[in-house]
Amino acid sequence: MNFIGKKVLVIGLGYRTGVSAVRTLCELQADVSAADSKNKDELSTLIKEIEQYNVKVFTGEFDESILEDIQIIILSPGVPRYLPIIRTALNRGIKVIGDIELACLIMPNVFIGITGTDGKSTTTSMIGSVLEENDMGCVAGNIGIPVLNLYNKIDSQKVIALELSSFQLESIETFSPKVAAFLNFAPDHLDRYPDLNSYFEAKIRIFKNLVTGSTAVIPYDDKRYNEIAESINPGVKILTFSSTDSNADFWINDKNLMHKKEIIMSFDDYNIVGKHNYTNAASAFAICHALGISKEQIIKGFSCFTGLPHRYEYSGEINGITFINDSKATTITAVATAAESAPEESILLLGGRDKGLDFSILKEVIIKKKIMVYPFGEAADKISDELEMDVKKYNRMEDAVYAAWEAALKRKNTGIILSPGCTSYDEFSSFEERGDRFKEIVKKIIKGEKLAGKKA
Ligand code: UMA
Repeated sequence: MNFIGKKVLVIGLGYRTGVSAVRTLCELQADVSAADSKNKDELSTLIKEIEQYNVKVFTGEFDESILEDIQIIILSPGVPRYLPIIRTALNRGIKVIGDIELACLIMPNVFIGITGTDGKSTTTSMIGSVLEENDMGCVAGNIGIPVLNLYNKIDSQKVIALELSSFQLESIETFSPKVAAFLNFAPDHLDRYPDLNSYFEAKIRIFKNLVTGSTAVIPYDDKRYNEIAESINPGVKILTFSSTDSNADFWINDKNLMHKKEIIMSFDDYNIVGKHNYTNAASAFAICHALGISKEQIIKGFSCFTGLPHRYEYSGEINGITFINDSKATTITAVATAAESAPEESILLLGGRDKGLDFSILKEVIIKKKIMVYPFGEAADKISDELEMDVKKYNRMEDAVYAAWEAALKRKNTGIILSPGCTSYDEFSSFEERGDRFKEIVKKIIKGEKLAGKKA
């Protein structure tokens, strides 16, 4: 598609998607402007980043005048399509697409798409290990690397594995990956969608444009298996994976990854820990297999996989108390998985900005594992109400961590787990910043204890 002279508006300047879109569109010689509902001061760093392009930036509340003469809008994933400005644009016939659609219009690469509620970053990174170790490609997307950062920087023969959020899938039109995977489905983002089904509908858009010759990878034992399978065009090959079921193409038998009846690998030999990661590995294997990568090449990539920060990340240990940073856990299912893996009698730090999720679902695992909860942030009241726990609430994550630490020392708790079940935006700019802050505090705690020990 030719963008020369096209009037394109980027909405949501964001430090990742928006900036990458402005840069790319300027390289394509489009006539670019940008808009963001934050004020000029809040956006000063971002505006500086794109200063060299002389792009007009509209700040503050969106006004219809920003749409004047605009032919295409590139929407950042964090900006909802239900905003009045987007509705007006659509009514005027303006094309509204996201960075993923723009990438597929201008980049010749083969794409893989990976979506699902939980585990998509880990699965994408496993695939990334395989692609990188075999010099075949790399990862991008919701994992934190905007795909447009790769424009004109990656060989056209390379494969790009994209982690895709429902927000990004809302704004695709023709995007058609060679392999599309839907890993699992659980409640999430109910602050953005009117109901669970709308979230599901956004996610299955990943299969919308698949053509004969491409492959869909889907979870054999998911409750919504039939709905997922029905959304796939005839002619598209289907590969299934499962955490238990031997009827799936790829499945888990104890600590082994199976392809039908053949043992492919034993997880004891790899840096892949926890049952949920075995299932992620099964889907990653299926995706690589669908791309035509050999078993040996896939295994070579898996051998180099080292896990990801902020996903049940060991962050230190002192006085018999283990600290785990699971800041990426922003869904209830992800928290439940962390709680299942946590040592018994741990303290769970839950909190941040609520996404409309139901915390009461966690009661069962909390009781079973004798876990104590320290709620913090905007969602603290909701969490204690839904868990029916009369516990002290903390304004900031930091206060909850220190309080948990003092309590753990007295009561001899075994672990302190940050697995918040909320977004970080009430206190931090991202889950990464929240996780890094947690690790900093843990370092201080460990350092302080060592000093205290010496003095004693
Ligand atoms: N904005 C407005 N008006 C609005 C809403 C937002 O102007 O009504 C502006 C904000 O002021 C801000 C910009 O939009 O300046 C933010 O854009 P963004 O939220 O899309 O931020 P990016 O930095 O571009 O990050 C996005 C993804 N963020 C979201 O989907 C919320 C990142 O996923 C992704 O890594 C990145 O693009 C690169 O592809 C993060 C995420 O939280 C990790 N994703 C959700 C999740 O995983 O659950 C979906």
